[in-house]
Amino acid sequence: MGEALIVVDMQRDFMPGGALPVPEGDSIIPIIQECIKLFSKRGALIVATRDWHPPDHVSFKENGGPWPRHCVRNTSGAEFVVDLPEDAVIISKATEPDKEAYSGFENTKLAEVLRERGIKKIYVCGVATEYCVRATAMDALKLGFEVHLLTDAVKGINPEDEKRAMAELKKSGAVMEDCRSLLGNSYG
Ligand code: VGL
Ligand code: ZN
Repeated sequence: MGEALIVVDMQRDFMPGGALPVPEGDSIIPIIQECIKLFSKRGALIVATRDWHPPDHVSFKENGGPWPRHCVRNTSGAEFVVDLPEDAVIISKATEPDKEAYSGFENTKLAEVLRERGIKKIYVCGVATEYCVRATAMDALKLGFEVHLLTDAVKGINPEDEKRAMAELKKSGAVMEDCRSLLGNSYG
């Protein structure tokens, strides 16, 4: 039925103990795992984006950027912390040394992949709400996709910024939805 679940940047470095931790980022792992199961069963495409930086990336402090070094490609910090089905599509972003990319659509094949499969409706979850989740969902809206934000399966770095990002997304046309309702009584 033309839908996709987009799991944004659920990687070790964004979890507590990682290089750029999202506070309590790990608390959404179980619900995302359940969502992956549910959407797979529904025949949805599962997409996982990942921050996949070269070691000399411009977003790192040592190169003048705002962030500590994180999610360097092929390192343990860049590994996924959720289990993905074999047929999941993995989208690597911010792979060029001199370009930041918060959105999963920026310089990737994501829009093409979704269009090829006739997908019109996407559900977004993951981290961080006010950075990569926000940018990915905003781009999806601009590209004409129907966007649902899974509000209980995202986590932000800063609560105020997260709130603002969610309000902006809602105003821009995203549907606010919680996984718990989608999952029904089977999930506590
Ligand atoms: C992200 C900061 C730097 C994110 C990525 O995934 O939200 N945030 N790189
Ligand atoms: Zn990054």
